[in-house]
Amino acid sequence: MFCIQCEQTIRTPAGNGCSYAQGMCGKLAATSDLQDLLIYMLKGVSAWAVKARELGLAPTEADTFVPKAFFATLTNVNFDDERIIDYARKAESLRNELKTQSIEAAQKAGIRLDTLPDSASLLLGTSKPELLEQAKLALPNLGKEAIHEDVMALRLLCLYGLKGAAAYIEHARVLEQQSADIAAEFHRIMAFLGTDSADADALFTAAMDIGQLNFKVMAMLDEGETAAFGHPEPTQVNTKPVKGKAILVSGHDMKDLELILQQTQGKGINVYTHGEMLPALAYPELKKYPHLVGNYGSAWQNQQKEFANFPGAVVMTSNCIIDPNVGQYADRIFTRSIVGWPGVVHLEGDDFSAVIEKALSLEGFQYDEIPHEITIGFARNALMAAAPAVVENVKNGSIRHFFLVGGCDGDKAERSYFTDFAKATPKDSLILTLGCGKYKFNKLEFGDINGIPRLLDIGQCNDAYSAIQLAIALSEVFECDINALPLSLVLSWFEQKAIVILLTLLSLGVKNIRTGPTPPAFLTPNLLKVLEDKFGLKNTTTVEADLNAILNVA
Ligand code: FSO
Ligand code: SF4
Repeated sequence: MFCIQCEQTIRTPAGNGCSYAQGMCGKLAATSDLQDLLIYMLKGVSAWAVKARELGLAPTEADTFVPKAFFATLTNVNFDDERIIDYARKAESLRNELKTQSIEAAQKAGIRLDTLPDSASLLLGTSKPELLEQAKLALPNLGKEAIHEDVMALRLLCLYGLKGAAAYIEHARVLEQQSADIAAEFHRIMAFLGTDSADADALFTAAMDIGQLNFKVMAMLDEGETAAFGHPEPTQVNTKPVKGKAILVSGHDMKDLELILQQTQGKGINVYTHGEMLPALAYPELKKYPHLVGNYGSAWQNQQKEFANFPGAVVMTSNCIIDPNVGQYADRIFTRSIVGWPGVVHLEGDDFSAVIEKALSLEGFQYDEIPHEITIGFARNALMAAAPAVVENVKNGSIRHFFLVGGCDGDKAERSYFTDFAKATPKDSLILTLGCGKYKFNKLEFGDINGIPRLLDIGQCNDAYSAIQLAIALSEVFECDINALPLSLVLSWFEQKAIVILLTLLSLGVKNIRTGPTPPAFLTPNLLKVLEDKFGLKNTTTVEADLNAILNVA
């Protein structure tokens, strides 16, 4: 196996990356290899989807399937070999269909098709050992000895960035948002990656194209979420348990949460959000359900303890899942969509009765805990509503600086940087936050500035879109470039959604972003230097040094 896609990857002086029997996330070598083979096959589907489009065909099934199956290979998403193999076989049959249709269409039109990479024609073996043998072709660092390390780093940056965009494409699709233009651009880049290009400039351009693509995807997802559930509004959320039977919904997929809320009405079950589902509590069409009682627990990395202590059923709608056997709750956790863990019940379709039955069979919370409320719901609309007051306070000197502190959470001790950073921000500054990284400080008290809460929770990681909209609006009011605003981004990263959000920000020209706790291990010192020179991208150092640097510069 070779996997280096997330922040917790194994780093050794001899070489970085998870490359032995198992990754740090628990992914076994066979699973990792099968995921590589799946990605290889998906590149082949995309190559034919590009051809099909050129020939006037509409590869709509590939438009849906490729991003969805690609999502299954993100960190902490799917550990189930059989499901990965099913995706690979589906990719093969879809690719073969597209190939046949494209060849026919080309013959009719008298067009000669150029040769496509091997992934466009590989026939999968019938047994798992055969597939594992074929997976050797698909290792992401295949032939690394002969490839310049910066080229390899750029390939991985593109691969992991596009993976993040694929996840958001699938999140948008669930909310009935799809775009043929976005799909075409996605396949174009995926097919390009399938060519194993060694052209550093072309790869760098592709990385920026992925960022631009993802900006459109986040806009589409924002449209899907607000059309389905209304605009988030500032909302007080209880973070303590309430007496009664219980279901906990984690991950990002709010459509699943809505289905669960509908199907649990009148059943005496309380529904809680966990991790990245917290922002759902601010959407009018979700918060209207009285049995959506609050948020339980914190970010994904604490789930083994939090799910173990939760006396009800748990639904994992998307990333990030970790081994449920450790906390002995594998018999009461359910996976959805692209998520998978061997032996855990996977639910397809809209029927959650298995979850409801499980919740009813469990004891639930025996008593109410004293409520602790936090405020959420400052996405695009609420931020824009607050913008005039914010502008006024900037003009009269009450607000000196804006910080966007957020991203992914994780369990490394160094991540306390983000708690300390938020705590150390000056009292005349606002802190915008998003992603599960917010749990590092979202239960702390930050007070307000003339009635404006100092801590503004924008939402999920993809709601970076709202933060960008606010920055654009402020730059228009103050008639300056985004980079001239008193705004600093301090982002925690963990997995590939964060990589693509970073690429989005860079492709929009946002400069001087700080990321931590460590630089991606797949980037080389040269490439990090290029990113620093071009975009002012820096790694976090110490809270004191970073804050001094930021505030002196501003
Ligand atoms: Fe967190 Fe996991 Fe949203 Fe990520 S739950 S780490 S960036 O998948 O998706 O912030
Ligand atoms: Fe290692 Fe991260 Fe890959 Fe898991 S996802 S194998 S921890 S690099």
